[in-house]
Amino acid sequence: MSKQVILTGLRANNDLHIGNYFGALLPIIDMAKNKSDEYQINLFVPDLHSFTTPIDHSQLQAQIMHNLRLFVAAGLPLDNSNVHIYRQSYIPAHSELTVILNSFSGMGHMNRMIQYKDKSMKLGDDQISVGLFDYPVLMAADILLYGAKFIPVGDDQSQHLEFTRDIAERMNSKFGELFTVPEPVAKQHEFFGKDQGLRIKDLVDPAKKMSKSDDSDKGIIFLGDSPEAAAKKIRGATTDSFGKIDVANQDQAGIQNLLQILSLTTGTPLDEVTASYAGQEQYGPLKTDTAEAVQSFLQSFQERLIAVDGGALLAKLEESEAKMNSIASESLLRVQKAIGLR
Ligand code: AQP
Repeated sequence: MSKQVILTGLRANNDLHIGNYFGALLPIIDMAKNKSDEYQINLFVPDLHSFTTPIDHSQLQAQIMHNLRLFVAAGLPLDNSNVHIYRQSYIPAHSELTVILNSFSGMGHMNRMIQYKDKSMKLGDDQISVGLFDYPVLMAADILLYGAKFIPVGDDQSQHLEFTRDIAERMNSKFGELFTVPEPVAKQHEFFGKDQGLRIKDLVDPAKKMSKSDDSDKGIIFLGDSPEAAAKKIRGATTDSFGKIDVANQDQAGIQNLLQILSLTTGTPLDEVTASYAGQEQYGPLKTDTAEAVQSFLQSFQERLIAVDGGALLAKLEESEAKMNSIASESLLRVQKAIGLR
């Protein structure tokens, strides 16, 4: 029997930040290291999704290759035949299935997509594209082509996963068993555990999550930031005026964010980190310790990045893309036959 598929993608619209790293990349790499006997692991660069919001296209190719190197520096094993790493646009079935699924996606449903509304609000009218609107359909194709069961989704992507399940179930009931339906959001949370809910907040505005497409980079720690500049961003992080670290205080989002970052970058459990700062009446020591931890995390990550073997990465990409092309083409053909195109 073929293995169940765990799948995740990270857009190449910018350098990745520590939220992407700890919230998305490390959990899937952990699965690739520890669960690849039981599951097939697909980690891909959704390069077609990368320009659903405006980007500098002269940088896209370099950014795609850079992000792939980041995956390896973060520990992705390249010598494992159950782990696949690929670029979405190198597998044309993603685009073709999207065009087909478009005609089975209701405007009413699409109009309710919160991420589309949130992202549109940040753009001028002339920058909101049909591609951004259609993002969930392309994402559905990304998932359904490989029959993926498990897809780590944060709150902002849950609606897209439900949308994918909805298309799959509707097409299955109309045309027979075409697609594997991914597990519902609650099961995804159960499967992926605590990392699923992890959200690193913006350092300047801790009410919102760190986001790589934000205009200003002051609140974001990018993996490519110079370690010293990153430490400076941490020292300048927005906190509050309560004057005492109270971990039960929901209004101390900035402090909680720093504790989280300190825990992740040092590999110390959050409750231990929290216990050692609780009750302190100065925020300076927490900021200094977090700044130092981030600085040394970035130093060692960037050393690993420089050491990535580009030749081995390219060889793995070619191998995975050939394999994924064959799986995806088979899925596409099944759909084409079912709907009467073949
Ligand atoms: N702040 C965050 N904390 C933890 N995890 C995060 N992710 C994103 N932000 C945080 C997770 O990283 C993956 C990246 O997915 P994406 O590239 O498709 O874009 P996204 O989810 O929209 O992430 P960003 O950083 O906010 O990018 P932009 O600004 O480009 O949209 C996902 O698994 C996400 O959950």
